Amino acid sequence: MCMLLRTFAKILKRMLFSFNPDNNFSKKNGIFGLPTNEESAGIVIIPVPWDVTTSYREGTSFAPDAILEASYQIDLFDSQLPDMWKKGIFYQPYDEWIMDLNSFERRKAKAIIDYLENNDGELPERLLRARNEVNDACRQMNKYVAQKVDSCLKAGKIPAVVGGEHSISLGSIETIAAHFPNIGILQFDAHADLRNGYLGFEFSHASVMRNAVEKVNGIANLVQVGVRDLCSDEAQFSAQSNNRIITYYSKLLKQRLFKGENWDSISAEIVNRLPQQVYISFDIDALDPSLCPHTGTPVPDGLLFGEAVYLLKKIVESGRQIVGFDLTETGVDNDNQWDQTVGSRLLYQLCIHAFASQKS
Ligand SMILES: [Mn+2]
Repeated sequence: MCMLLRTFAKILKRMLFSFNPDNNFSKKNGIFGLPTNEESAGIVIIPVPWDVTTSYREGTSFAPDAILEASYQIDLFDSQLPDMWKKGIFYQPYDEWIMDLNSFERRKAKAIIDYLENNDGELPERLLRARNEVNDACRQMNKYVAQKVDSCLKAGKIPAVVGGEHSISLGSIETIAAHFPNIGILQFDAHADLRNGYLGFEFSHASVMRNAVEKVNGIANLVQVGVRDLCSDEAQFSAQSNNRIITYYSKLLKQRLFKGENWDSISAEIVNRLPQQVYISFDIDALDPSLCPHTGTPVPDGLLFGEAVYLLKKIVESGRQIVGFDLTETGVDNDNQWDQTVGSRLLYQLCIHAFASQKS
């Protein structure tokens, strides 16, 4: 049986090398048109269709499917990293129950959010019960992500978790930190996500990094880039962290650029704050909303696509290693497929830079 599997993997690997990257539009192949199977892939994409705690606009649970669909439009050739796709990228299908659990719990969470937005005071008994159930479901989702990331790491592959809302990163970060103690997290985000619980949801998208730095062992530091929408408690939490959290506010980054500094030196400074091994948590709303108009909570004035990719390049140039990453909060544009187009291209850039950062 084992030998059969190995032969099968070899055939697929041969297919990958005989495959023409300039002619990769076939949807019979996997993500980005690559004919990769899980065994021969260097990166495994773990989709998590989850938007239970979304506080503004829902729909990011449909992003993994939309990103996959849009990914076939990508040309694999990259002028700076032309061959990295050869290391193989595999999109692992998600378990159906996680999508079902999401729709079921989303309805409850929505009722809670609607109540809190329109009433003063505590939740009625029925919604308090629902909130406990939502928190339990989020724990289940964290476990689901953690298990998927764990088996990916044990197989010697790089995990790439694709959301869904930003809360899906916690299970991934937990597992990464267990495998790579002293990990640094580079968070691209318009929001700090450092809230101490949000609307009573323990595992809210708005608390994901607070949960990570407070509850997960093995995190050396958290470096945030592009933050421009946060509450005073979050700003204080970051400021009083003894530099364990370093927040690069969007406004200050822009001011430095306006005053004549360049993105090359600023991104080198950001990268220098990170330890040797890096996990990237990319909330797409870090980008300018013209690049992600349907994301859950868009905020004007974000990073340009090229600025974000340049920062990835600086990580690779510094000799640091990207050991895993996630991409969250991509919205779905049903008319022009724009959000998922940008999302899939960003995912591709994350993949090839992660490959380029590996020592072997
Ligand atoms: Mn976020």
